[in-house]
Amino acid sequence: MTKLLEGKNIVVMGVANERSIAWGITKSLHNAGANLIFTNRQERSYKKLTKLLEKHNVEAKQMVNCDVASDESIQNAFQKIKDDIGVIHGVVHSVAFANRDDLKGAFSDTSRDGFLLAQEISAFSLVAVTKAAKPLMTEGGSIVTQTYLGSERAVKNYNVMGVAKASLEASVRYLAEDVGKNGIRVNAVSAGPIRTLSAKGVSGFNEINSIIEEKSPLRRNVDQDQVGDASLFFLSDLSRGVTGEVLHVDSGYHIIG
Ligand code: NDP
Ligand code: N5H
Repeated sequence: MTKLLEGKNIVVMGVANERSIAWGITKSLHNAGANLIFTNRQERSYKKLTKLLEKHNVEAKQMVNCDVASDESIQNAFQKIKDDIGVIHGVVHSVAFANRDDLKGAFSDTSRDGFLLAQEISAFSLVAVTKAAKPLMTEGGSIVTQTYLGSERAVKNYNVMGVAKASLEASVRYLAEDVGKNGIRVNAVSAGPIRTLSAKGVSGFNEINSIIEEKSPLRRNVDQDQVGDASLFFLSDLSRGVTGEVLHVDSGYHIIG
C-alpha cells in the first residue's frame, strides 16, 4: 500500500529540539513517506535538528534559514526551496514568540512593542508564509499551523499570546477563503499543553498541565506524537474536504464547562 504522503514535498518550520511540536510532526510525516524540507531561525536549532535527523535516520531534502520577522528572509527561503525542490505540497507552521515579561501579570500592562511583536511572529508570519508558499503549490497544497485554547478563553498568563492566537485563527479562516481557489487548504491544530523549550520557564504551565490530567475527558495530557498525527491528517488527502478549521488535540479539555 502506498503511504499517505509518498512523493509529497513538505516544508517544516519550527523544530528547535527533540521536544518541539514540529519534531513530533516531522516523525509522523516521515513515517507517511513525505520528502522533508526544514527551516530554522537560530543556528542552535539548525545544529540540534541536524543531530536529530541523523539519530532518527531521517533525510532532509533541504535545510534553509528563515526568520519570519523579515519578509526578505521568508521570500529568500521559499525562493531557495523553489530553486532546489520546485513544487511543494505542504507547509507546517510551528512558530510563535512573545516577550517573556508579557506572558505573566496584568494583560493591560502589555506594551505596544510587545503586542506587535507577538502578532508579527505568531500570526502575521502565517500570512507571509502562505504568500511565499503559494507559487510553489502548483499541484494544490495544505498549510497547518499550531494554536492554543488561550485564543478562545482568557487563560491566566497567556495574555498577549492569546490575542495573537486569536489573530492566527482568524488568519487561518481568511487565508483558507483566499487560497482555496488555488486548491490550497489552511487549518490549525489547537494542542493541549506540552512541555517544550517555548513552554520552559513560563508561569503557570505546570498548573495547567495538572488540570488537564484531572479534568479533561481523557484524564491525560497530549504529546507531540498526537499533534503530529493530527497534522498528518491535515497534510494528507484524508482531510481533502476540510479547510479553515481549528481541530482541538487536547484530550477533549475544551468541551469542559
Ligand atoms: P519550540 O520552542 O520547540 O518551538 C518554537 C519555534 O518557534 C522554535 O523552533 C523557534 O525557532 C521558532 N521561532 C520563534 N521565533 C521565530 C522567528 N522569528 N522566525 C522563525 N522561527 C521562529 O516550542 P513549541 O513546539 O511548543 O511551539 C511550536 C508552536 O506550537 C507555537 O506556535 C506554539 O505557540 C504552539 N503551541 C504550543 C503548545 C505547548 O504547550 N507547547 C500548545 C499549543 C500550541 P528557533 O529555535 O530557531 O528560534
Ligand atoms: C497559559 C500558558 C502558560 C503561559 C504562557 C506561555 C506562552 C508561550 C508561548 C510563547 C511562544 C513562548 C515564548 O515566546 C517564550 C520566549 O519568550 C522565550 N523562549 C525562547 O526564546 C526560546 C529559547 C525559543 C525557542 O522560543 C521561541 N518561542 O522562539 C500556556 C501553556 C499552558 C501552553 C503553551 C506553552 C502554549 C504555547 O503557545 O506555546
